[in-house]
Amino acid sequence: MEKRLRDIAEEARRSLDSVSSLAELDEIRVRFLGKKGELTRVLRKMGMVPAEERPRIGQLANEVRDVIEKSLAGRIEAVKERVKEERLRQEGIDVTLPGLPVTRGRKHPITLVTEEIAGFFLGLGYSIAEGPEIELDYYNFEALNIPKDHPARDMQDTFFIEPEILLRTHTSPVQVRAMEKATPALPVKIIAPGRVYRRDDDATHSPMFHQVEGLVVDRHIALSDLKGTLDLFARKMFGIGIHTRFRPSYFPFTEPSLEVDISCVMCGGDGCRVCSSTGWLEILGSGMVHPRVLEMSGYNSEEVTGFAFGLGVERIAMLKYGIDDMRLLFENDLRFLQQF
Ligand code: 2U9
Repeated sequence: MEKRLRDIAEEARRSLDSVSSLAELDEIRVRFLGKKGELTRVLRKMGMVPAEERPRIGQLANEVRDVIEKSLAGRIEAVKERVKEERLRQEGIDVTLPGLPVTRGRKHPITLVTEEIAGFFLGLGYSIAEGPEIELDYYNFEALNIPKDHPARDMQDTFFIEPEILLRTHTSPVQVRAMEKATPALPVKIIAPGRVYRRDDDATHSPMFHQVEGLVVDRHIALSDLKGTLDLFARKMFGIGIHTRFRPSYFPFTEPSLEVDISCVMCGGDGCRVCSSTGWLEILGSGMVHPRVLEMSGYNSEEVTGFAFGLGVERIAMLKYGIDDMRLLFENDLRFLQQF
């Protein structure tokens, strides 16, 4: 019996040496330690061992079982470790490999035009001002001389969030906030680029679009400053050869108000489909800041004057690049965007 136990230990050792998978190890466990395994079968015959021998044989059997269990555990660990290493080797990322080529992106035409406009005004000494897209009724309307019953506030035009909170319909509230902050310091010379929201949606109107507005407030600002600035701007954006035309208009926040046209970029003024045979294209709204607007933001309208202007970036981009449907600017079709 003793010999059989030693043989089992030896057999188990040899079997364990040659296995390489967890399945094989389990087979060995069953073969030697299982209910019908080699060791169990020997132990069942303990009754045949003379009583005085039993403690020694019993101890030997325990030792053999311990040795097999320990070797098994050791091998299981070793095999698991090897499997893990193999998987890591296969899944491993070679950080020295060159990356996959990615085609260089480009700026959206709205970004290009906004940056070109901003670049022009930065060159004239303006600063860029920003403000919230979710605005108070006061800054979007009240402080711009648009009273409570003005049709511009109508639900048809404005996205209201609460009775006094809305999505800004223009970037003018940014300039109001800037004046409030600056007063009584002078000059205020800023542009306010950004997203604005109106309840409009067709080929030439989008519920979200981009504006750049400008504001200059100082002593002795005259209509001639407005005209000189915007004429230079138009020729910078559309070419030195274009002409400008200033037409009287009406905005609640400017008095007098002027609309600015350029000679048609398509036909040069002869008349075509783009300019509806007029020879002119409207690009800007502008005017001298209404004295009431200056007063509400803390300036003395007897001492200071100002001019302001506003433009729709989508409209400028469409004219500049000959885009005939504004929706192209919002669809993110790469075939369109890659042309810029
Ligand atoms: C303050 C005072 C006056 C900004 C102005 C316009 C005229 C204008 C339109 C152009 C096309 C809006 O995007 S559009 O639909 N804008 O015609 N905007 S004067 O006047 C201001 C702004 C701020 C404190």
